[in-house]
Amino acid sequence: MKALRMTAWGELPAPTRVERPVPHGSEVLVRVEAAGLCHSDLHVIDSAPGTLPYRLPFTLGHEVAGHVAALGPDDGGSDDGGSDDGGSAAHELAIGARVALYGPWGCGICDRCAAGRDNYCDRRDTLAWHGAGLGRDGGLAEYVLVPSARHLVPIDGLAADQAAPLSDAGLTSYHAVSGLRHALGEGSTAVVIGVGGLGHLAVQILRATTPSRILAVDIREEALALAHRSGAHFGTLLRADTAGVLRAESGGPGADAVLDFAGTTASMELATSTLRAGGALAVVGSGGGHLTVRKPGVLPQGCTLSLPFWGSHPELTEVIALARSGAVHVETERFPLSAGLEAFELLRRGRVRGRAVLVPD
Ligand code: FEH
Ligand code: ZN
Ligand code: ZN
Repeated sequence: MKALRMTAWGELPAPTRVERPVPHGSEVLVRVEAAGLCHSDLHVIDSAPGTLPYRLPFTLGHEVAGHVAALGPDDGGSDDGGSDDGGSAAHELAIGARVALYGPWGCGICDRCAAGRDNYCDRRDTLAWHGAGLGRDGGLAEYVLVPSARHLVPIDGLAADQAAPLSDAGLTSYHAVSGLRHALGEGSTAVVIGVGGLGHLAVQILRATTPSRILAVDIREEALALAHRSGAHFGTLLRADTAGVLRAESGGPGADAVLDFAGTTASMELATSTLRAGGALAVVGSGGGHLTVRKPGVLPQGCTLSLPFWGSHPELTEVIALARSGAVHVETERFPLSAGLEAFELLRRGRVRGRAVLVPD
């Protein structure tokens, strides 16, 4: 089968032919219908030897949807990290069932993994992988082998090029909003900094699940148009006085919640200048910026700061349900798997509208 594989650190992934995997034990073989590209893939590709615990070679792709092609013979048994009830979950899966992969694969043993919160696995630092396409073979291929049915979420009739981005971009945005829900009641204001592959989904999730007034900020006019299409009440290009503009739009006190999908020093400075006293800031983007937390300091009194990462299995089920209800729609740009390297180059240059999705050809 065709696969886009990491074969050497610091080099582009190589289009490769490998054997189609055969599921053993409680493993499940999924026929890939769509797989999204993520900036974290670029981070993996650009990583110097030894910075990630992953063993080469492996196939990229941690944002995957498709259908069950084969099931391993075992009704129980352990998956990649230890005992779990993959068997009962496997019973519920039939050949042909359409699924999204829950991308963070933890140890399978700790309390967090047992609760479907592999994104915060207690043993993450002991693992040589973080999930499909993250040290284990992923979905930039025709098939992907999943260690256990516990990593799969049914998508029923949802289109694969919608479901795949929901498993990472959608889930990450949904988890970030969930962590701020306490600040997003009636009369609240939410600011979204960065309206790209994740930010446009956060706007839709905020619109669908909170009463807050949504203010969007970006550096590109087309991103503000996407924010408007996604349901933002107000949008502004980033300028020197943007904090004042946002505070005015909030009615004066500032934003009750800010979601920073850039994560740069400049975006975090804008966030702290916009946040209301007692407000909540979630830094989602991995822009490598820094924020000094000091008291007294730049952060408003009583504010809370979170650094959310990906999301939980139950939350993936919830965001899939939102999409199936029509409340969330992913803007995607489709490419054939054979054009994967070109798609990565467009992603690197910031020239992808919404989320790039590869479809096996
Ligand atoms: C995955 C693995 C490591 C870092 C960041 C990520 C994100 O893309 C998950 O949403
Ligand atoms: Zn990702
Ligand atoms: Zn764990």
